[in-house]
Amino acid sequence: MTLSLVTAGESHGPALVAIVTGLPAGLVLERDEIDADLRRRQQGYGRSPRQQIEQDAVEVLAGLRHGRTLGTPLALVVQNRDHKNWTWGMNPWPPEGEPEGKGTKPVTLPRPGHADLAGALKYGLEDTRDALERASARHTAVVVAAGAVAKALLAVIEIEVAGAVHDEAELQQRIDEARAERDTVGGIVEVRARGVPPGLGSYASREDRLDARLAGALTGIQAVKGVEVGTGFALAQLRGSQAHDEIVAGFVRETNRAGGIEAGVSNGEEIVVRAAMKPLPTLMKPLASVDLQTGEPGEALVERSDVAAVEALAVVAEAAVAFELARAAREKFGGDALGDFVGAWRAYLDRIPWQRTR
Ligand code: EPS
Repeated sequence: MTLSLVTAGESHGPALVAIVTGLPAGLVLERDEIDADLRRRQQGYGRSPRQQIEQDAVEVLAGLRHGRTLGTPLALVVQNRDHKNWTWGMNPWPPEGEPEGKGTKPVTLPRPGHADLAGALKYGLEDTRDALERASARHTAVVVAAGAVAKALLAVIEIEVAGAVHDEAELQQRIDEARAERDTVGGIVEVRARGVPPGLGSYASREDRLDARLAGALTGIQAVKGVEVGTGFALAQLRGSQAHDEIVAGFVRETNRAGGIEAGVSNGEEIVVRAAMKPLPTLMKPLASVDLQTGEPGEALVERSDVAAVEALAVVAEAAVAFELARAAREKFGGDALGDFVGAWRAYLDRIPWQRTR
């Protein structure tokens, strides 16, 4: 038994879609909790005026009845309110009538750092909008909706996941300065998961390793270029005697440099992971580029965009980590009905001599 997530949707297309499979039947979902996470994602400082157009709210098309999961695929939708300004430019079908609204002219000057050039070359595109619309971080709205569902499942087995901006003193000032200079900034976020029992993930194969899976989940988010588990890169400078977390009575640790994962398996301590986000690639003061049509040098595409999205990343990273932990928990505890899943978790905790401390 495992969880899976498939998403679809372009930034200015009609809507974003997520399908989650592998949920047990009987899980209670609260619409307000999902919508609260969608709002949190939209609230960060430094976003584009797009966030005033969107008022993200989840719609459920399948897999839920009277607020309880059916154990069948759960289909979630978040509408793009901005689509009304792109009905010609982003029409799924050949549009009728004269071009009007946004997205009517082909984009041929790829932005360094965005998907434009790689997408155009890979898929043979003449208009890089065909790439950038899907590569847009708008897509993270449905990742957050799916993450809220995963958090509801984890809450049943007493696991809590929380993301926050990591040590970004004067973030607003950095953003204001960058905006004034028509530039962008990135940042670092941290996600912590409390209550994760030992034994999620496995050292058996690369695909099973929880650290590899969390790193994949985080680098799967737009603009993430680095991931650290626990003390991460700094561990490389320490001696073994300083680096490892000694085991004390109750099979717990007084330090947590490993970030709650050893050999690809959760060890019962808090899981701590960080993700580094590059500065966003749409610059109001554009970088050099080359026109895909003419081969002539030019300046990269300039269009409405964010100065920073690091606060949004904290919410998206929380969702991505929650989903991956929920997937690992489904693999470990299984069950078609929620009670089976919870029963297997309880039986496992009864078997192992681990004292939850955090
Ligand atoms: C994005 C560009 C901006 C962001 C968008 C991601 O969109 P627009 O071009 O419509 O202003 O606001 O993120 C969202 C819309 C969102 O909801 O997070 C990009 O190029 O990746």
